[in-house]
Parts: sequence; C-alpha cells; structure tokens
Amino acid sequence: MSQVHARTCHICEANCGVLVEVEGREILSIKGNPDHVLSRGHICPKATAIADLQDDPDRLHKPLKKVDGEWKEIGWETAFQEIAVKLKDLKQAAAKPAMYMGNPSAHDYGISTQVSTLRRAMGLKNIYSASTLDQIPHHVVQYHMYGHVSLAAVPDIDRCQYLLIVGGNPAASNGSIWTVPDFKKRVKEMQARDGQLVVIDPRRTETAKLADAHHFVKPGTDTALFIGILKAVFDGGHADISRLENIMDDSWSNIEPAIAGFDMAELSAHCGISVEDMESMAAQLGADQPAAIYGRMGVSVCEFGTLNQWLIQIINIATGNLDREGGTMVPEPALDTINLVGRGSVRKIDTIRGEMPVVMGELPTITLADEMLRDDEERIRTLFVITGNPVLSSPDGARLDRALEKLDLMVSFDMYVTETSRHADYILPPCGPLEKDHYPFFFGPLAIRNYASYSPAIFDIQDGEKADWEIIAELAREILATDGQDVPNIREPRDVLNNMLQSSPAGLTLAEVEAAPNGIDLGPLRSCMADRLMTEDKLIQCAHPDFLAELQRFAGSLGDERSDMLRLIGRRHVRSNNSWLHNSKRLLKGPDRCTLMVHPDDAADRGISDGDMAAVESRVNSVEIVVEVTDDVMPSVVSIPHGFGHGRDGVGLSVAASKPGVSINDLTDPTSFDPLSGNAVLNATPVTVAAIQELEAAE
Ligand SMILES: Nc1nc2c(c(=O)[nH]1)N[C@H]1C(S)=C(S)[C@@H](COP(=O)(O)OP(=O)(O)OC[C@H]3O[C@@H](n4cnc5c(=O)[nH]c(N)nc54)[C@H](O)[C@@H]3O)O[C@H]1N2
Ligand SMILES: Nc1nc2c(c(=O)[nH]1)N[C@H]1C(S)=C(S)[C@@H](COP(=O)(O)OP(=O)(O)OC[C@H]3O[C@@H](n4cnc5c(=O)[nH]c(N)nc54)[C@H](O)[C@@H]3O)O[C@H]1N2
Ligand code: SF4
Ligand SMILES: [Mo]
Repeated sequence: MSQVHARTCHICEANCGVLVEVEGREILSIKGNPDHVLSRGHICPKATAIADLQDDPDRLHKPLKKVDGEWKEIGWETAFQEIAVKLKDLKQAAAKPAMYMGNPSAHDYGISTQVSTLRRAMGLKNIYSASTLDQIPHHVVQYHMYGHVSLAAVPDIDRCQYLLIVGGNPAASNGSIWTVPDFKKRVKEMQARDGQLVVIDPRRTETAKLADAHHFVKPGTDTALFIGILKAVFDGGHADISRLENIMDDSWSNIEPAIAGFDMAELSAHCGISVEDMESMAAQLGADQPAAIYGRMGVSVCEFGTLNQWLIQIINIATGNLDREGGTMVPEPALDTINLVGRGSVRKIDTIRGEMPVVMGELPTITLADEMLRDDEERIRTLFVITGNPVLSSPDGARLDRALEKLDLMVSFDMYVTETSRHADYILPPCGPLEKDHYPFFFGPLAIRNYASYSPAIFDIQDGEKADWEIIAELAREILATDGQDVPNIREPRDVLNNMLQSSPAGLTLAEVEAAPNGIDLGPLRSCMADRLMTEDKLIQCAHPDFLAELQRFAGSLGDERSDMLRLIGRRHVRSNNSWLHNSKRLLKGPDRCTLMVHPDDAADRGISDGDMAAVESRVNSVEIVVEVTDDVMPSVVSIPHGFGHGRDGVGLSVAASKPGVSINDLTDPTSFDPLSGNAVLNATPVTVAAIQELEAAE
C-alpha cells in the first residue's frame, strides 16, 4: 500500500511543499502540495530530483578513509577516533585548523544545532563559508542599519504594485534572501492588478522575460544606477519619509548632500542606463503606490556589493516603501531566530592579505587558498569541509584545488566524492535526504508570509548510517574526550527546535506545527520595524560612516578607464543547484547547459559560430568551452553557469561525468573583493574569448 507524505523541499530557499508518495522505501512520485500555506502547489524540477538523490548509486553510505591514494570503507567509531587522535597531534604541533561550511548546511537545521560544539572542539573562533561567496554584504548593511545581521526586509510581492529587481533571477533561482515560492504566478497576479515588474540585468533572463520592462546594465556598474535613482528621487520631489522618520536617526540628513555632486549623465554613461529610465524608475518607486527595489547576487558579489545593498535600503526608505504593505517588510516568523540569537558582529582581522572584514565570525573565503599555501606557522594545516564544494564554488578554484593537497588533515562531510572531497583523508557521509526531518530555520525570517512548516523524516535511517547532525555531534564529543575536555550532552535538534518555537512570539510548540502537514499560516507580513530594530537607540542608522566613505571611493573610481575586455558573468538554471545536482539523471536531461553565451556581434568579431569551441582567458586561468550565440546577453558580456567542472580525476559522480562542463571559477579572480564585507567578486570578470581553430592556426 502506498502512502503520501507532505513535506517541504530542502534544496533551495523557496522551501516548497511537496507530496511524496512511497511504497516501502520506493519513491513512487514527488508532486507539488496544492494545500501548502506558502507554495500553493508550486514546485520546480529539482523537487523530483530528491528521488535521484535518495537512490543515487554514487551516494556514499559508510565513512571513507584514504589509504595510499585508495578509498577504504571504515566504521564510524574508527573514523571518529582516528580523526580525534590526528587532530590532537596536530594541535600539539600548533597546526592551524579551519572549517569551511557550504550552502546545504543552511538547509539542514540539525547541522546548525551542533556545529558550534564541533567548532569549539576544534578550537576555532572563525570559519570560512559560502556566505562570503554570496550574501555577506546584506549582513553588513543589516547589522549597521537595523542592528542585527539577519534583520532583513523582503519585497511584499503579493501587495506590491511596482517591483524593480536588480541582479536577481528568481524565475530560475526561486528567490534568495527572499523566500518566495511560486514567484512566476505571483508576478502574473501582480500584473493582473496593473502592477509592473522591471528587471535590470546584463542578460535577458527568465525573470526579465516575465517583466514589463528589462534594461541591460554593464556588469559591475549598478552603483551608478542606484545613485542615479536616488538622486532622481530627491531631485524629482519623490522622497517621502513621513511614515518612517520617527524611527530614523539624524544621519539621514547626510545622504542627500553626499550624492549631490554626482552627475546624472556621468552615472548613466557608467552603467549604460539612460537618465530618463533612471528618472522613470525613481518616479515609479516614489509614486502613490506600494513599490520595492530588490537586488541580489548580481549586485552583491561585486566590488561595491555592500554599498549597493545599502543604497537599495536607502531608496526603499526615501520612497517610503520600507516597512510598508506592498513595499519591503520584515517577517515575523513562527521561529524567530532574530530575537533568539545575538545581533552578530562586523569586525576586522589580520589575514595573509592584510586586514579583512570578519562578519558573523565568517572569514573571507577568497583568502582560504592563500592561508593554506603560506609557508609560516600560521598556515592552515587542518580543514573540515561541511556540505561544501569550494573547488567549484570559490574564485580561482583550481588554485584551491592544489592548496588542498598540502593539508595534513582534511575531513569532508559529504555524501559524494566531489571535486573537493576527493582531497580528503576522511569522508563522513550523511543518510539520505528523506531520512532527515526539516525545518526552514533560516528562511522563515525571509518569507513573504509569516508561517511555520515542519517535515518529519519519511524513511528510517538505514542501519549503520547517521544524519549530519549526529556525525557532527559524535565527532565533536570524541575530539573533546580525546583532549580530556568536558563532553557535553547532545541536545537533539527536535528539542532545540521545540524550545525555539516556544520562545518565539507566536509561542507554537513543535507538536502543534507537526500536526499541520501543510504548514501554519500566521498571515501576511505586518508593519513591525519599530519593534524589531536592534540598534542601540532603536533607530535606523541611516548613514554609517563606512557607507559614506565607500560612496566617496566609488565617486573616485567613476572616471577610471574600464578595460575594453569582455565581461564574464555567471548564471543559474532551474534544473541545477550550485555544484551538486548534476548527478541527477532527471535534471541532467536535455541540452548541455554549461555553454559560453556570446552576443552575435562579439561572436562575429571573433569568427565564432554557435556550437564552436572557444578559449576563454582571464587573469588567473583559461578554459575551453562550447559557444552558444544569443542576443539574450548584451554586447561585450559573456556568461558561463557556475557549478560545473566535474571532469577532474577521481570524482565519483558518474552521471555528472557525462556532461562535466568547465568551472567558471577557474576564471574568477580572488584578488577582487568587496572591502566592506570581504565578499568575493564573481561577476564582471575581464576575459578574452577566441575561437579554438584560430588559436590552433596561430600556433
Ligand atoms: N562564479 C560563481 N561562483 C559561485 C556562485 C555564483 O553565482 N557564481 N554562487 C555562490 C553561491 S551563492 C553559493 S551559495 C556557493 C555554493 O558553494 P558551496 O556551498 O561550496 O557548494 P555547493 O555546490 O552548494 O556544494 C554543496 C556540497 O554539499 C554536498 N551536500 C549536499 N547536501 C548535503 C547534505 O545534506 N549533507 C552533506 N553532508 N553534504 C551535502 C554536495 O554533495 C556538495 O558537495 O557557490 C558560490 N559560487
Ligand atoms: N535553480 C537554481 N536555483 C538556485 C541556485 C542554483 O544554483 N540554481 N542557487 C541558490 C543560491 S545558493 C542562491 S545564493 C540564489 C541566488 O539567487 P539569484 O541572485 O536570484 O540568482 P542568480 O542567477 O545568481 O541571479 C543573479 C543575476 O544577476 C545578473 N548579474 C550578473 N552580474 C550583474 C551585474 O553586474 N549587475 C546586475 N544588475 N546583474 C548582474 C545575472 O545575469 C543573474 O541573472 O539562488 C538559489 N537558487
Ligand atoms: S523551488 Fe524547487 S528546489 Fe526550491 S524548494 Fe521549491 S521545489 Fe525545491
Ligand atoms: Mo548562495
């Protein structure tokens, strides 16, 4: 007899409700749950791929140890003991340890409940993570302006009338720092009530194709656009802070003078968007209608990422749209991590690259390879990688790949032998995804409605296997015991979850949430900023001095000659997720997606046709890749999706190996970064592109 289990998909930030039909341990189907309170039946192709993950023959089931270059299965106790002893020896030799945490750990609340014990056991204060390849600029801005690294205001799309998306592609990504399942339908609903979506992107993306207007922007230049819009808001009389002024500090008055000296024509020339278009965006944002500007990866992972995210907040404030129904609003989720965890921190630390920001204890991942390759006593010699694949995800991944070989001890917490974990001494694999429970711990605070949704595990964990949280907790205890330190009792994730739910304002118990398989809807977002602010004076700190100084730095860079090289940007596809879903047969179906998109004019200039192979070269490296000629990218811009490059030796992903592609991060450059956050620059990489035949002829 088959059974249907309601659950939420854990793969991306949308956390869609799914219905999983099983018979015994066989998965019969995975479909959207029409009754889920947030996703209303929406899913994307990745949901069905959970079946491929669960049943993947390449998935590891036992700990692996590398012996003379070969993998050998060992027992858990042996693995934990050996790692603890090696770590102790290395600590005695004063060898520096480090940890890198990847993206999927944000989608497994169990990991969050245990990892601090492992960090303590390893003697770590700071870690590296995918956050500094992603959204750290948001945290810096939120910390300074609102008093908490995670206090984010998200577009209230269901009541919005004008939505300006800059450098985000939620039609493919399903939203980021914005839990917005069913994005496309919500856009259609907005358009049906005469609302408008406008998109700014160097590529005519899936989101741009849904929009009422799309403008190309030169990669890495959006700061000029934001300043232009803000100037047009002030100069056009569209500013209205009457709703917010009671919760704004005096530094607001510094902003208009700080941008007064910018020239609209110069800003327009820099970013490629006309003065009229900037003025029209300002007028729409400032009109008598709820409106919002939202910016994501395209404006975060660039040199002025923090400045960009600050300007976005300022535009929403200036136009009276922050904390407004239909504008951007701060969620009040059933599990309120904002109130329950500390405000976070923004500090500086000495690194091999000089002083660098450390945000929430996260060191810039762009420095990780250098720290492993340095030749003094500060060299990182031990690395634990939890749910991460930095060889494919961080800039100059090829160099990181080489650096990992120098480690004295590397432990990967991963279910595959990946481009990264192939370097490990030990791989500790978790149980299958449907053997874990799930709660959208980090995503309730980013969701378009206030809600709760808990998913129990569907299958029992197989004999001899463990969930990630158990692996982390048990290894941490073994390390502490080996060191002769106090060994704490394990706090089960479900207990932590229950406590946190009960301590949150909604006061729900886990039992109540569990009894509602479609989730509990706590209603639309509410104006609540005044109560949520965590700055010392409970006011929005409008213009932190760092942001004003950064504005000056941007002003100083405006006249700089930009090289006439092509600019490389990334892209995401709905059938892929970072580096780790390419082993799913269902998702890999269809054409090869790891192509170099080139505008027809740029292709013609180089004698390249669709389907040809081209060599792409940046400062750090070069790759060879098949070309897709398309006017979906603007002239002078080329695009490669990230997360490919599975052709390296020893990778245990047999499906991915059939279409390995190349890694864009063999071209991106870790010497470029956002100085206020330490975040990597992953777009606008200067590159040359040449036809392979031409290169061969020249040789
Ligand atoms: N050029 C370029 N680079 C980028 C980006 C870009 O846009 N352009 N995007 C960046 C962003 S936003 C991110 S978040 C990073 C992601 O970068 P990372 O987090 O470093 O890499 P992922 O590709 O997410 O790899 C996740 C790894 O975790 C494993 N894994 C998956 N689920 C589980 C699990 O439940 N348990 C365990 N133990 N392991 C699991 C997978 O097998 C995989 O090896 O990439 C960044 N890199
Ligand atoms: N299908 C799928 N979904 C995903 C993921 C995935 O890999 N695949 N990854 C998940 C993760 S970890 C994250 S962080 C989110 C990211 O979510 P998004 O930020 O929505 O996704 P991206 O595709 O990175 O969107 C960035 C957009 O910025 C554009 N861009 C590049 N450079 C510039 C620039 O200089 N200026 C402007 N204005 N735009 C620019 C790109 O063309 C791209 O369309 O997606 C999540 N969801
Ligand atoms: S959008 Fe797709 S991958 Fe993301 S949660 Fe929904 S079904 Fe899962
Ligand atoms: Mo991400």
